[in-house]
Amino acid sequence: MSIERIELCLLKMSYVHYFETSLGREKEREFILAKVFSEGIIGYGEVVASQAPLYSYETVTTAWHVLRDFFIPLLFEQKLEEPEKFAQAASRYRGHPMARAGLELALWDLKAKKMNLSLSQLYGGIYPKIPAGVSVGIQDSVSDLVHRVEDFRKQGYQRVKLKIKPGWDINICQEMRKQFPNLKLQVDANGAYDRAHMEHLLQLDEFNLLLVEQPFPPFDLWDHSLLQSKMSTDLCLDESIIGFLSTRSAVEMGSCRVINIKVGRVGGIVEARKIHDYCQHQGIPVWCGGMLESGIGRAHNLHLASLPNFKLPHDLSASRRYYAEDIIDPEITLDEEGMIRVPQGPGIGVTPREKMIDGFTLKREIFQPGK
Ligand code: OSB
Ligand code: MG
Repeated sequence: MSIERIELCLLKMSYVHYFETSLGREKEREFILAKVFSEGIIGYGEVVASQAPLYSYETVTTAWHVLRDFFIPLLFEQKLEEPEKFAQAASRYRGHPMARAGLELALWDLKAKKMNLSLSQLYGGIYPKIPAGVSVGIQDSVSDLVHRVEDFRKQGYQRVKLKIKPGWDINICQEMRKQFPNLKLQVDANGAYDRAHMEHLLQLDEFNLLLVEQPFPPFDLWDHSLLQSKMSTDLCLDESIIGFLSTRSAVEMGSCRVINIKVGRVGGIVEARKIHDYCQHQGIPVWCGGMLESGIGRAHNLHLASLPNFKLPHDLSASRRYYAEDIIDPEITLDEEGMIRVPQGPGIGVTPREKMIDGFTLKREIFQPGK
């Protein structure tokens, strides 16, 4: 009973439409798939680091390096197969949460498949389906944005998140409210502001937003707490929340009233559940963020989002929102109510399409114990 082989694949997939945030515009995505093999079963995980260190310092290259040189050797040397034991052992290394999360997710998938349970069942999830939200990037014009939002509404999305930055914020909220007065709406700045913008940001209180996500840079919990004390709209932190300790600091400082959980950003399911449970106890709702994942990462997110304190619509959309064809079967779709079913089969509950994965693969490396 141990892992016989680990495979890393670097994939590149194009988006159906560019995705622009305050950090820049991207047309395609590179990411790593981690596969763990044991007793004829394969567990799959996705490493959400991308080409450039924009959203976080990790990249596909740093993630490959720490997986190859640290996390994979650790797993083989200590014969780790239990995801919790891997998480515990891997905590001796600092940082690199996306790399460690990708491997931990593959171990969770393997474990659930061996137990013939879905990940949601294994985690203690309670929701059979979850509310889908869509994240809409910065567009070339306000009218392009209005058309895109209209289109997503027709597809059934329950809420819309708009990417904002200085100069693309108050104006687009005004236009949105003119066009869609009752839309569930929130905004995300990816840290594009600083404390000189406090008064400017307070204008966002006019638009009945569900929340304002990460106005200030990741390490600036203090300015978030100052803004939250003046702002009636709930602040939500994304980049600032890198694990349980930053969650507790943010909550105790009053830096936000809502938390976005991304399994890659916090370094795995063990840490994500610790944050989830703490927030539940503190009365802080959480929701599941996204990293434009392929179907494999997206399926993992659905299982996580089935836990009880995931209380707001998620950045979880259909496969087609980002990709012409997804690498899983069946693809992820919305129902008539704008909900997504949590897959029910063992593990991630969807089948990776290996031939298609091969087609998107730029590079592959195989690891075995003692080699
Ligand atoms: O800040 O939530 C973010 C995508 C990449 C990096 C950061 C973020 C995002 C998104 C898209 O907003 C979420 C998704 O639909 O996957
Ligand atoms: Mg965000």
